[in-house]
Amino acid sequence: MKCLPLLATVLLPLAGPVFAAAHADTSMTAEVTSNDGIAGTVSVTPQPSGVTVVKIDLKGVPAGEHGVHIHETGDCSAADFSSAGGHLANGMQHGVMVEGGPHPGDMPNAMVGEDGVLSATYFMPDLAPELLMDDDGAGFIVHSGADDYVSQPSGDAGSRIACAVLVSPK
Ligand SMILES: [Cu+2]
Ligand SMILES: [Zn+2]
Repeated sequence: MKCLPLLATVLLPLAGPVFAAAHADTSMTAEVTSNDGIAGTVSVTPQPSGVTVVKIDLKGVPAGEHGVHIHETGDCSAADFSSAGGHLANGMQHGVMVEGGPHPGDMPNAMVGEDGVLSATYFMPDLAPELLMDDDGAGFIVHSGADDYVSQPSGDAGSRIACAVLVSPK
């Protein structure tokens, strides 16, 4: 038992820098791609609190309610944006109204008026930087319709009308 205070003295200084490295600044900003005339940016910024902030600034979006999510692959090359894959799941179910949900990148629907502006900021407690910055990055998708927060695997939100590639800054 006499060894314990010595061990703690040795280990604690080592733990500090390792913890700090895991929370390095990793803000990502990307322009959206769209075949429906939508333009603008999305930024994803992990914060010191551990919560990730997603800020969306788009124009040219059809009026109405739109599902917005983080998808698993940073690839907008397919015309229908199916290349972005399914939702970033991390073993969870889709939607806040479902047991075992939500996915870490499920956001509340965005309401867009006749001016076509989608301006929204979301606080995402489960969207950890490690999930976003795997080898194939992550995708941001705007859907044609509303997410019902229940249907599997993606909320029955309709087609994909805008896409952005989120990759970590090197
Ligand atoms: Cu989606
Ligand atoms: Zn989802």
